[in-house]
Amino acid sequence: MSSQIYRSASKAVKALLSASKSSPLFGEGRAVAAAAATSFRGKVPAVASICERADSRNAFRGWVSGALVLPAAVYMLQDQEAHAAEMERTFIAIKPDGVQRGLIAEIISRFERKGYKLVAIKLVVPSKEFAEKHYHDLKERPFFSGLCDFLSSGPVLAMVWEGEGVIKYGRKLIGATDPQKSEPGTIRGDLAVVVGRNIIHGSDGLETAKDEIGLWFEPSELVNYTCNAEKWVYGVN
Ligand code: DAT
Ligand code: MG
Repeated sequence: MSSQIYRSASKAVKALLSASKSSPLFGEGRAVAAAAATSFRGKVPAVASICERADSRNAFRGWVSGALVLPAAVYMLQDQEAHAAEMERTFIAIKPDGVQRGLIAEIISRFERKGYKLVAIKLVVPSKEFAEKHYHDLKERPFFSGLCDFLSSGPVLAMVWEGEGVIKYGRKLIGATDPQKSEPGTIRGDLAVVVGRNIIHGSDGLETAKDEIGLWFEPSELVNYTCNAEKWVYGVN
């Protein structure tokens, strides 16, 4: 789980800080790197290896490992730790019309470019029974059977995206249910025309997101990892 990585990161931050305090010039990269490496125990090797690499280049030793790399690494790790608790996940699916129209890359890129993190993805053809489970809250609606026929008519790209506010903002990226009412700039506004072929599904709340992720994915299919870009996507000044 990512919290474990953040705990490791936190330990390393503390090790880095104490190593840097005991080092008068804050420039002895080797001691600091050793402290960090011990604390990470191989789980998050990036900072330790950066320090070691910097240390091996004598010309840059004082500058790169001490003055530049270390404070930046400490700063970023602290940011990540502070942020870990605020992450949420949502279920996003590209329906058979979006897949058949070749819109997978276009849609994924909008979530990616925003700064959200993909943590699960698979292409499946759901059965009608499965589609009925997914849309169970709409079973009284006149279009329910047709909707479930449609969802089970071909491949669906099922995904889980993670990020701060991703449930609500994911719905903003998607746009209104009826593409005639979706704003330009949204996925449905730009890429769809009618409500029956609105190309994408997104969870509409915290509970729904939890239920839908549980319906479409096994826990083992959700990948916990730290994305390098996160330290640039998140931060408080
Ligand atoms: P959303 O997909 O924006 O969450 P929803 O949950 O109300 O919207 O409905 C699920 C899907 O059902 C929607 O994406 C398209 C279809 N649908 C909704 N309203 C419809 C209608 N009036 N006629 C036909 N299909 C409809
Ligand atoms: Mg809905």
